[in-house]
Amino acid sequence: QRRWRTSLDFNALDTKWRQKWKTELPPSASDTKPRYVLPMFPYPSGTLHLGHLRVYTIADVVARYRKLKGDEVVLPMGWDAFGLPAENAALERGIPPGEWTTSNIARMKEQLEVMNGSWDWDRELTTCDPNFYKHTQKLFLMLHERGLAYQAEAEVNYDPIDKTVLANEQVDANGCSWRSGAKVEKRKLKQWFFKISEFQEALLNGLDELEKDSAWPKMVVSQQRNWLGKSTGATVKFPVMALGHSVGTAIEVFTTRPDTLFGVQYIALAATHPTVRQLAKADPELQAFLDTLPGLPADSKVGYLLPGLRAVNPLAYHEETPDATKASLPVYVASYVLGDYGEGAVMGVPGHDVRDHAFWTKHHADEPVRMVLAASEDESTTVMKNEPYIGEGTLTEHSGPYEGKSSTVAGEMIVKMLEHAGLATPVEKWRLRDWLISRQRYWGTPIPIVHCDSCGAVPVPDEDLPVKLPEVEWAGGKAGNALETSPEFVETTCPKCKGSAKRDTDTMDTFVDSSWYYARFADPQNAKELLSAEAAQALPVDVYLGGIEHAILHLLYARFIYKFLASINVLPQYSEDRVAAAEPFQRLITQGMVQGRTYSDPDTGKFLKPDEVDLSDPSKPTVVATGREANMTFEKMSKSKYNGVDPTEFIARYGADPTRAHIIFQAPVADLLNWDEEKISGVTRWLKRLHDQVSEIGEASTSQSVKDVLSERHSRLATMDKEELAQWDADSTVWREVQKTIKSITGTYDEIYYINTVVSDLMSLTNVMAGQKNASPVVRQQAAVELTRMLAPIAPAVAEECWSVLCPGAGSVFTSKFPEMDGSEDLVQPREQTWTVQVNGKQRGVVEIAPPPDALSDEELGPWMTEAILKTDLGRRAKRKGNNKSPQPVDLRAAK
Ligand code: ANZ
Ligand code: ZN
Repeated sequence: QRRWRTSLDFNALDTKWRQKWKTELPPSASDTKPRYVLPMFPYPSGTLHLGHLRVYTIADVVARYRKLKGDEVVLPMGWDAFGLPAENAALERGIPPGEWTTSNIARMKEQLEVMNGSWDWDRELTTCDPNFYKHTQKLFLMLHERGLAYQAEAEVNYDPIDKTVLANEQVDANGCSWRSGAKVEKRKLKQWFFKISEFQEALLNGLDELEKDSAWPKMVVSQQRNWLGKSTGATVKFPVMALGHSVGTAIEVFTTRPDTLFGVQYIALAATHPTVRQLAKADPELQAFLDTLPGLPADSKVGYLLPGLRAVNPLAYHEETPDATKASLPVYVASYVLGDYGEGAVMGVPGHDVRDHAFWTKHHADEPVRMVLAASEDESTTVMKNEPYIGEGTLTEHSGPYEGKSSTVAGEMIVKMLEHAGLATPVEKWRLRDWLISRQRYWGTPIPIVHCDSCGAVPVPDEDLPVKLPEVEWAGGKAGNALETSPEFVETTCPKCKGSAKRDTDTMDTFVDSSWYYARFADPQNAKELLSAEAAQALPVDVYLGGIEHAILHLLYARFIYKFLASINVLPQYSEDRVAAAEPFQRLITQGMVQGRTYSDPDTGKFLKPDEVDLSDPSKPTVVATGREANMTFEKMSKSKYNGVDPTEFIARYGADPTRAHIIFQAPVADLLNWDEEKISGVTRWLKRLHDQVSEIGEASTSQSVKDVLSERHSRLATMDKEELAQWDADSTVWREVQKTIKSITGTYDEIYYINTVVSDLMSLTNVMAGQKNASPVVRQQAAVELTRMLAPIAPAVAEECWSVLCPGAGSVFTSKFPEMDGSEDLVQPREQTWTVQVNGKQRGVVEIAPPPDALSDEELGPWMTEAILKTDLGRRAKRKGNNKSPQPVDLRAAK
């Protein structure tokens, strides 16, 4: 009966240590830049889900590890609290969005507490708090002052029944309003934009650094690059012949492939193209067609042939151009042509572009597709093809005088020639659009602009910030922008001329809030400025953690605003020439999704509710209604699949530390995590065993260094008796494992993506220690001390409890240091190993030799073993019998 076998109550430990951390852990401090660890802040939807718990656990593990490594650590938490769901909830329940949000935050904050997170609650911020959005408004004005916030017309979704503008999320797949069911219209309204394009070069160049050493995932870097979409090409003029209407003399298109110009077979215009708008006035059929476009899928190949309009290939004027290229071209309105890209017009090349090919073969099924270039010179080019050839290559005879030239050369020559004739201009194009930040919604940061009939758009003066959201009656509330219908908000005086004026009633996209919140965390209480120059030194974020769903927009906007702040010296650590290098997130860690165990009916495919599936035999779940075996899969957790797991309930059942260890252990950070509740028993048992061992060991004496003790004994190895040798072997085995574990775990914690192996390494160490009860007290004690410190980032309460047993009175384990290797590796090499020796295929006996040095390569190992064995008695005998040949006890197979 071992008295130290305790039954560990994890929940009691959590509570005990969380209480102590609050009162007894001084905030870390250092002179250098703090280590800034930041998980993406949550939207306060009401409850934390397991995906949250996963990323917050990883972030907390990283932060606690850095703290143990001696860094000052910043690990803040806040709330991305503006946005549509709160407004929808308000409309549905008649309670103010702020109230809904505040109660959600309270609930989620509790959840964040029980996970044993070491959050800097002092830095907590909420984006819907006027103390925060005052500065979001200031940020807007700083952009406005420099011409980087401007108003322009843009298309919005308009609900004709509710008479309001809708967010994209409020329009369903059929293009109807979520509330009224009305068919949504596109309307042009004046909207606010941020001129992100001003920073496009810097945003592109900054990616080079982020790509190095995989500081950011490769995938994310390339998605950012594609979104910026820098391409070079040309605008080309196609003269038009119009019968019966005046539509100008030419249509301009943007193309990145002037080398395909001989293959143009039609022109396609966007619905918003000026020519189309003009023609639609006199053509009801065209107008009717345009009305069907909103809500069509992006890849739709719907088109409308404009009657009486033909275009001419600019190459038609060249004598040597083949007749086919000289023929006039039909002009379409096509749904796949974007109104706000390039010229809003495309030269259709069915032979060499996928979308053009699909469009052409739909509308001209039995006309040939013209191929004007091929992969290689001698490839035959049949005219009719089922697939376009989209690569670059060599131009064929269908490209007339350019036959035999490469795409690059021909493209340049063609543009140059047309440029001379005034028919083309070379251009650089970016896919990136300026950022439309206006939202016609209530629950967002009000735009701090006043519209005055005589002065125009006037910025609200700093001293009048924040422009606060008005109180609004929500009971029986109607859809739309409650700001517009609030006279107390709208009616105001002009800051310039003091005449009567109206406030802008748009609010900002919530991505504006999240584009700078990480900077505010450095100085969250500053009432005067976004952040002080001094506080800015805490930036950039060292490790940013979050989901891959933010790979594009959020990160791009945050990078833009960071560069902007750097460019106006709000972040003084970046000199003017380093704006491109100013990046807010040094490392980006993207975590994988958490999936839940999901049961479905094999006959109907329907997801089964918990009471519809019989789990009495866990290996064979059955459908209660039919008795048939249910299908079991892992899928993204969602209410409709009845596969969700509540983190708080889970923690209440198993304890925070086992839950954390389970999350970390189950999968590498970036991988999918299939949530399997039963598997937690493994880590729970391990933590108990570990705690049992520590309890058995008791208080550790720290007066001796293990290395000194081992070193002294090592010098006496030759004179030791059997018993002493046995203890030496146990000691060296344990200490060797401790050193090995320190080495591998330190690397893993630094690297982050594979911290799952920290748990398995610590499990191995625990097992080795348990298997070496012979080891001397000092070694066992120090091994337990090091194990406890290595465990602390993952299971902080269990580690504190162990620490209090091992080092009573030494304070928190987090005021100690993460272990470092003590240079004893050579000392604790295994003394001898037993090998079975074969000579010429026959087993000849057993030898004891020290193990080969780790540094030996596989090729070196054989000769080294031969040498070593020859030095043993058995080896010498074998050599003597060996016909006096050179020593040949070859074919040595080791077997322990
Ligand atoms: C003819 C052509 C032939 C094209 C070919 C491509 C391949 P990136 O590279 O993304 O910038 N395009 C131009 N304006 C467009 C618009 N408003 N809406 C939809 N597509 C548009 O794309 C440039 C290419 O996209 C252009 O080059 C044009 O098609 C098309 F074998 O011109 B290309
Ligand atoms: Zn005025």
